[in-house]
Amino acid sequence: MNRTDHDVIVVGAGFAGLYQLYRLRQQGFRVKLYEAGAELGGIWYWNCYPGARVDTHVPMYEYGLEEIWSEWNWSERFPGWAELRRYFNFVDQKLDLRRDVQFSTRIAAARFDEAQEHWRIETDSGETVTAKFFVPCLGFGTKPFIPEIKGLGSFDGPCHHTAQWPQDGLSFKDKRIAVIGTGASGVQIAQEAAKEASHLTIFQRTPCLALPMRQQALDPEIMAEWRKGYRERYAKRRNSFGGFDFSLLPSSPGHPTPAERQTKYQELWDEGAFHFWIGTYMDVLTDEAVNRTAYDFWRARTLPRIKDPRVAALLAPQEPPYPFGTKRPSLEQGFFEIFNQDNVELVDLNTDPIEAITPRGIRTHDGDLEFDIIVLATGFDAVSGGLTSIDIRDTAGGSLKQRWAEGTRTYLGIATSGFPNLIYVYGPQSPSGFCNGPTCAELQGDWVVRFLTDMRDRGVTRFETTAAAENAWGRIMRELAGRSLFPRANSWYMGANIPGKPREMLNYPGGIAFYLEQCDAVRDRDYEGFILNAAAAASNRDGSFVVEAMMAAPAAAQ
Ligand code: NA7
Repeated sequence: MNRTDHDVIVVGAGFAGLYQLYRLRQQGFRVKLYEAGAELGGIWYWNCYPGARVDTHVPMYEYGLEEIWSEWNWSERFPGWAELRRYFNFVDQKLDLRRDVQFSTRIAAARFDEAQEHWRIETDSGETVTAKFFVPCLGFGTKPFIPEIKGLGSFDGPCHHTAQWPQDGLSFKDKRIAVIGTGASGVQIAQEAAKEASHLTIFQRTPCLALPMRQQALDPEIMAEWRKGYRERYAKRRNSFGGFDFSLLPSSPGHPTPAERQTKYQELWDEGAFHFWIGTYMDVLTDEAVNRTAYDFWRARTLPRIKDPRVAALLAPQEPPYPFGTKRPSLEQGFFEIFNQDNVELVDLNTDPIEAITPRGIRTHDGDLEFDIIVLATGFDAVSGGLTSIDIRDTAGGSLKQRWAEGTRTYLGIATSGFPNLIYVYGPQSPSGFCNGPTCAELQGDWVVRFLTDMRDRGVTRFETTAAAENAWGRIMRELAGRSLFPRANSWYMGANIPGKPREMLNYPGGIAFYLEQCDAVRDRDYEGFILNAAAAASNRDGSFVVEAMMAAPAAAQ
């Protein structure tokens, strides 16, 4: 007898997981969602450090569900973590989500039971549950990365990773603060610490080519006006590169002219948000000489904001530290000006590396520095780290972590061979880090919901992708990445921020629009690349057509 507790187990109560819960339930599935945090919100539960805020503008950073957006008012164009949590509670009130969520429960292991054709899933408290389909929705920043630094545990004061910040907060007032790392989290927390700390020391290894956020206060009147255009703005996401209401602009030899380019750069700069990054001409991200014009534009506007020439040369060096935009350029609000304050200092880790953490602070090559609080803004084992930290076993007993030890293998960025009935959302080799979370949660999420519904309605009790389909998808990833400058940076996009992690493009770099075309083509061809009920011959279902389709549309894929 086939006894299964749930139709679907979803993991993660962020945008993607909650969307799955809502939509799968609508389709009549019995769904249970497990969440490691004590509340809704995904990364907004964990990332509650001072200054934590989203750097995707609303209304792109929210659900495009009319029953939600028609009644919700934001107070800022880029909301902070506390408001985002309130938003999740509002979503819960409207969609009645919580009743199927089990909080404070981490999924530890999962194994497919061949005889029962279901997943047997273990929680960290020893509970075992079963489900037909297993749908982890872990986001790209689930597994914090803490570098191995000598003496790390020996510090006498509070020392926290930004994504493991105390839920009841930690005051910086009149404290000596160290911030290690200058990605999005480092920039945001440094901006806040600079306001209150008696002294703030920022340890930089690579400069962050941050862009002006251009925050805007919102009120119900502005929101009412904005809402008139929401449907149109949401519709644009589907045809964009990054899931926004704007997209990369076409470019071709001789177009735009240098003068047109400068005019456009200025417009994009003035818009704020990510316009200057993924609303720019396509060739900025594919042609090194062109890229340099964007870097020089950025530098020309950044340098005058920093008074000390030594600091300016470190934050905005003459030669780009990497092609502009190939590491995520976080949005800032006065970040460069904090270095003009007497209480803020920049340490260049390239010339003055950290040697150890000591009970009283940090020892660098140049000497001992004392601190009250150490902040590790050192990022994540991004995109794939969440999945590989669960002990998910394939049908032969091998773990997903082992399978991906030499490189990630997926089909469409949602499935892996040997792991039947497992679909992950916002995972590696999907648009993930190149697409904003709520957009991906809905657009990729809708595809997944339709897929699972089709499987159920057709009586498919076991689906699995093939090694050939993974190979085809891997070729697409390499082909697309090779056309861009992204592989040139040591970024988390490339897995290059984690020692020992294979260097590979982890995020589908063709844009969400093109990605969805690929996924829809797979569906139109009766889910080619998936073996359904182990009945179809693998030979004609290997998914290689998607490669041909990709080669036929190089312009769109650039
Ligand atoms: P990021 O963007 O990965 O930034 C991590 C930062 O930490 C970055 O500046 C790193 O320098 C630095 N880092 C990492 N390891 C070390 C060591 N060992 N020593 C010194 N400095 C180190 O993570 P964030 O949390 O800021 O942002 C992640 C994403 O979340 C972000 O893109 C948004 O999408 C939200 P590096 O550049 O590697 O030299």
